[in-house]
Amino acid sequence: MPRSSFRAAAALGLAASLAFAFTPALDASSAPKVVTAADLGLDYAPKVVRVDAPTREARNEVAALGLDLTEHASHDYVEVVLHTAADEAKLVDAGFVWEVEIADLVLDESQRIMADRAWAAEVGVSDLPSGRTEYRHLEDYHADIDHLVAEYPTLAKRISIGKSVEGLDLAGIEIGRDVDGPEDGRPVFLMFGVHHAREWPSAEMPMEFAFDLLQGYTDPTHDQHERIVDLLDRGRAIIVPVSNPDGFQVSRRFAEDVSTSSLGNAWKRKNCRYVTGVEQPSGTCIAVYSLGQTGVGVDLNRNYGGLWGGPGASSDPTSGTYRGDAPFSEPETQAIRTLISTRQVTTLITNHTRGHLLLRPVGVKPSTVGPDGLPRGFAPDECFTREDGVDYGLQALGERMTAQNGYSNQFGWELYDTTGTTEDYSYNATGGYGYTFELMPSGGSFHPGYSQVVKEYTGADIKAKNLKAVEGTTIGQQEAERTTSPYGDDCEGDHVQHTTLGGGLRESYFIAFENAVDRRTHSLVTGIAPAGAEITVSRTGDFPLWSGETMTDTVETTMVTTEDGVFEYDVNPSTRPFVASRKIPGSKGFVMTPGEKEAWTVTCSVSGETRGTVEVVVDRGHTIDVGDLCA
Ligand code: 0X9
Ligand code: ZN
Repeated sequence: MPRSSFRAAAALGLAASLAFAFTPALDASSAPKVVTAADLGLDYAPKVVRVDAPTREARNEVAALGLDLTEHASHDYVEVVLHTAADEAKLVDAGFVWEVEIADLVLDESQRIMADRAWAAEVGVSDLPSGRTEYRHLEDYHADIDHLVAEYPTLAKRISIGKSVEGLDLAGIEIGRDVDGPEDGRPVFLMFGVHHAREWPSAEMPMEFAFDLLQGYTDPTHDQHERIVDLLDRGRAIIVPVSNPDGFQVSRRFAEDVSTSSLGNAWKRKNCRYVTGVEQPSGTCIAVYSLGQTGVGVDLNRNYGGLWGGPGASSDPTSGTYRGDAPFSEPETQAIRTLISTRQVTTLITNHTRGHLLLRPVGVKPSTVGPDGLPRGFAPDECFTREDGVDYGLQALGERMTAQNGYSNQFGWELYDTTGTTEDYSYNATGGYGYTFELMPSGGSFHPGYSQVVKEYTGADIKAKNLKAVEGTTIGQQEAERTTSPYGDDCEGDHVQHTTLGGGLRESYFIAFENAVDRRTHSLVTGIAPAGAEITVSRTGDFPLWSGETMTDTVETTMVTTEDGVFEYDVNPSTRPFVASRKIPGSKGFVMTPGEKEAWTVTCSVSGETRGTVEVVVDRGHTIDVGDLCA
């Protein structure tokens, strides 16, 4: 990776003028020291344990105890954070046995802080695009976004998608050629981080990708220069690094202050909701939050509308997976819903930690009977054979991404069931491909030493291993694959050869962005319109909640034509995936249940006056021409 202007400046000792990219100076009172739970006067040391659970049923049973699961689980165990003696008693009473992984999270965190500071002092500038050496605070994210926008004004703009429960800005960065120009029909690659407060690397990684894109576009010596110019010409990236700013602040700030008894709050997961529907003054959460109050908040990753209220989400407000009072009850998930409903997001990644996993829909085991009395089935786009005969479904794209970092490419439900998660909602509602990355190695902290962030992003930890990979390895031949696809190893189409292997997380992100702009995996609406015409595509449909009730959802997006003549609008398929078909487990893998097609309503208006409207059905990989709609 070439030296960025940021990194070069740091190396020249100009860090002061670019302080936003680096760690704030430490004062003497925050000097790191080893602290244990006992030092803080705690009777019970919060810990991480590995609970024996050899079946999915057993893992779902652990989840149903309302304990704080880490998502790190495998075929025979599930990992849990025990915050209090009462948590431990729940496990004992239910008859589970476990091994202790981290005996004292307070001690573990204080050691991490010390090690990180020593490492930062030693390396000075890291190999990340920003050169950072320490986890960002919330202010650092905002400052980085502002400085990137100042540095690259034609390519980047700050967006605010809404506000948190405590009124903090849900800030993001939108990146693309001529970013301030009107929406011009290009598709969006969308990434989130930190839905869960304690999962700090999940915000670092997408933020670094923003640096990479911007440096790469402008610097001809950047290793991905041409590729990035192409991507930012054909699409836009939107990155919202911190989706849960209230919770993140609690987690990040407390972890810094080892002199208080609040260090354990570094493991806060949920948002800062106390009372539904009430906006809380800024700082409320951090002021009243203290060890043992882990029950506060809604799990944002159970609050989305996709099958809200189903398995793997709790109705108990003290549970780690509390789903909230209603779907989208939280301003954070509402804001994300609005974003996804008003842009054509063709590929989405929501980042979490930890476990070296790439998870794809669906969230509950396909044989699980849903509210309509039918098994939920598999994602209809699990396999998708393009017109050129090549498979480019969710599984294949996942394999291309995981070939970069050796992660396991698998279904969300293979760990345990979840409902109300980000990509289950977004894929259901829009048909845009959606994945959850569980970053960072399994075991250890949610935010391990920062050097690990660097290695995972750049691929330094995987390169040596992958160099051994045989040239010409094809999809379907990876060791890391753990999925139990209903299609066996093969989808109908031919496999793509990996063009890259072992490129690290950044390469996975590039592959996802490439999918977002690849017209063979979404749809296209074309037509004729004068310059300045507004082309709107919209679709309203219902999606099911687990109760059997439905929720009405509208996607409506608009582009403005820039030139007289032909326009091209990159959109998701008009029919939503689970309406288009259901792939239900049967004796021979699966049975297809084709559904009715849905249409986009396409409207042209000029100077506020509607000139024409047409209903069009367009499938994935297809183009529909609406002709002279504005005539
Ligand atoms: O449980 C979660 O919300 C996620 N794991 S975490 O440890 N980061 O909390 C994973 C959800 C995975 N399932 C789907 N997205 N379907
Ligand atoms: Zn998470």
